[in-house]
Amino acid sequence: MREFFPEVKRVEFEGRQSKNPLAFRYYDPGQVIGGKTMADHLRFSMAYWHTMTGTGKDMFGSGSAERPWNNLSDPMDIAKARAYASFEFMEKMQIPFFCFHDTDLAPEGSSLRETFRNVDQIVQILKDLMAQTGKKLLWGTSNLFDHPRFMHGAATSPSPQVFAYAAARVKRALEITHELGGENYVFWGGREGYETLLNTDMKLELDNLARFFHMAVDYAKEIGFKGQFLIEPKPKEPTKHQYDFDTASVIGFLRTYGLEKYFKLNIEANHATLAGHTFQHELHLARINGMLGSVDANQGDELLGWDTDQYATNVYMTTLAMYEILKNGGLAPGGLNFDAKVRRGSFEPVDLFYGHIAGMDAFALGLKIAHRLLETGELEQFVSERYSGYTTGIGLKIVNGEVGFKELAEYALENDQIKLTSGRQELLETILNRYILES
Ligand code: XLS
Ligand code: CA
Ligand code: CA
Repeated sequence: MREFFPEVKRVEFEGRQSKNPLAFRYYDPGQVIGGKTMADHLRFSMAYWHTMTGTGKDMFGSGSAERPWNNLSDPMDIAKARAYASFEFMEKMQIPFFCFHDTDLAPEGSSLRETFRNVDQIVQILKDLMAQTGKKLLWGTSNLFDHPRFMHGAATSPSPQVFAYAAARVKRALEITHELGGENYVFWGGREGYETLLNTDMKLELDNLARFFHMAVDYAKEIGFKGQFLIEPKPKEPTKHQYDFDTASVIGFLRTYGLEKYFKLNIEANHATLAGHTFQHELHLARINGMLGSVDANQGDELLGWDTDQYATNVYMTTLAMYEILKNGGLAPGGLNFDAKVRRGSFEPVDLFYGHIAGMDAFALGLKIAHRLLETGELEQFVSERYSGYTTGIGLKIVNGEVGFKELAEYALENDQIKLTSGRQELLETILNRYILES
């Protein structure tokens, strides 16, 4: 079979002393940490769109990426070659999962029927390759934002024809995801949002979005798809105001429309930053609501106000992310999906390897540090001590619902000389740095 990345052999773990740029220094898939292998903790996934289909195109210029599978003239031949290349890449990178949009796999046809036929051909190739290699589908999704027909949204479009078209696409994407044994199905709200309220019926759009999700849940039941549904929040881009703004608004939306039993969240680091939150905040809030399902593992640039989708290299961030993920009891059936792209200037195929190595090592190291933090419990102990007032006396009565304003006012009148303790933020940050720097 044609080899697409002849310059790279399988990327292996060589340990932290290694200077080999095509080796892992921290990611050792079989290493057991807290009773589970690193591979099982991290469940890394390749994003088909950035890694295989992306070209490096941006607002100011055409594609710059050299991708050996693109040197063919027929778009379907390119799509087929790309499928083989993606499995060679996952094999060489030791990445067990992948994720895709329907349109990443094959070009859109001139009719919906032709689009389905194109995608089906590639799905059959993927199915064979999955059987041969044991690679798995973390999640599938449908791209309901690229084509001009989605200019006003998909499920939130003012046009019921677009709503129906989007339903047909999601129906098919669910069938494909099911056929390939996908463990989750993601909805990222593409153009589900608005530019101005001057032309928008927000109430109808939100109601329709919920109707669309209920239809997806019903259809999944009908075909026996048992995967986890996920919503991926993002506050802006492409629309000025995306309906799935952040974790808090998605949870509110799901509860309003009786969807909370069927959905969890897919949290992306860069989207958290765009919403003015830390990655840890979004993970934490989803976790304490029992809704942390999966992660798009990337990072943004703090100086830029848009979605740069960079490979995560910030160990401080990956440590705190893995801290939340460990406290969540892991992510399965979710995983860490590299929704990340190499910079436009990193145009050679080998750069795809450097990008993934950077991200995989940063999360592997974060996992090790977070595990030690939880093992010693230094941070957790501080927090439980800080709130220990709620485990006895008047605090316990508050928690147990045994007192109201009357009783609390009586208590306060007798206890108005209040003593507080320090929050010790700087000390805690020093402790965290100690764990990071000693690793
Ligand atoms: C875009 C999103 C998108 C989703 C999948 O910003 O990150 O790539 O993850 O549709
Ligand atoms: Ca994403
Ligand atoms: Ca993104």
